[in-house]
Amino acid sequence: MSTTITITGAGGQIGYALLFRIAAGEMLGPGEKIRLRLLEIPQGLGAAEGAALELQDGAFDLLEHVEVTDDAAVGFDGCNVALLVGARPRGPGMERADLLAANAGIFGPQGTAIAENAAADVRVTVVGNPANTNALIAASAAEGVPVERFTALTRLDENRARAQLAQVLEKPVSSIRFVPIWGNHSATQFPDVSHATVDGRPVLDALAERVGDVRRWLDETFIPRVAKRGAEIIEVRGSSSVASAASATIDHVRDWVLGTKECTSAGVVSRGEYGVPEGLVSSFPVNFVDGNWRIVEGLEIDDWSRARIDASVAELIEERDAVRALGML
Ligand code: NAX
Repeated sequence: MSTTITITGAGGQIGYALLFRIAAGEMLGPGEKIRLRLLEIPQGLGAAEGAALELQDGAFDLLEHVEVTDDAAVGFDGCNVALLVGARPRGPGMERADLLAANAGIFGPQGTAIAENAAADVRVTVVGNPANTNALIAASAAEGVPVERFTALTRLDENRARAQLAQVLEKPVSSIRFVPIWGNHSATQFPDVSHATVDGRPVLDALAERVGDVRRWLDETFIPRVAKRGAEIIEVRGSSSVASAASATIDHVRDWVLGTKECTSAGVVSRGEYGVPEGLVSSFPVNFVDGNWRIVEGLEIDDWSRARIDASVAELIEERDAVRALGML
């Protein structure tokens, strides 16, 4: 048996950073054979075909087959794991409604193609932005596929948050636990340290010794740093986050398929948990168990955190309503 993995936008930057790690077994483990389907638009086919040649040259033991296509029916045929990376970027002068419409025109048909062609156990991770709303659009168009099979990537934000805490506390990142992201994968996201621990001790206590006024540090330094890290990478590197985004995608899928006892973050459909309106794809603290995600329930949310979650959820509602107004949801 092998797992068929479809990567859209496979000719792009994140695609290139993903393919070789997946082929090396870093996503599904060293025992799982892999079949790759690289789905591109015609302009991206050359880059994807070039990557396929390099995959061949990698002589990966686990890699059984690579197919490059611009036909979604072929791309999602028999797919068990779909990574929806290709998206329409915001062009100069493009309004938000135009961006949402352009992406709805991509993710709606891809959702339909997944429903019609993918394997019964398909699991979909949306990376392409606006990731949460794109996941909502794809899930809505995928008739017959349980909505729980669609997730949006917010693991990169969580990884960034844990790394920032590790740095300020001068501890290894592995010692930092339970730092969920709430809401949208955007500048309104809320990286939540209220239940976080460092070596089993509350992060809030450890921070108080380092930064003094913790609330102020969270408001003025930590939250903006995490939420705007993508912009910082662009400024310093001259191009957007690629390897870290690919790495987070691998973390997300590995945990989803193989399970984790740790609380992590994912954009998943709300059933009204924590007051997030039903049907929105919002980031929550989740556990992955037996191939399914479960929202971690019962966490105490103080007023300060509530306001931040509500602000990000309000943005998700606006995005959903804008797509609905266009008749695309
Ligand atoms: P690139 O522009 O390098 O690659 C995108 C690729 O997608 C291109 O090869 C393009 O031809 C292809 N594509 C476009 N429309 C397609 C379609 N309909 N079907 C198949 N392929 C299609 O972008 P890259 O740096 O790889 O980023 C990809 C997406 O990830 C962007 O939307 C980006 O904003 C998003 N990101 C999401 C992150 C997250 O944490 N959720 C973080 C990183 C990144 O910003």
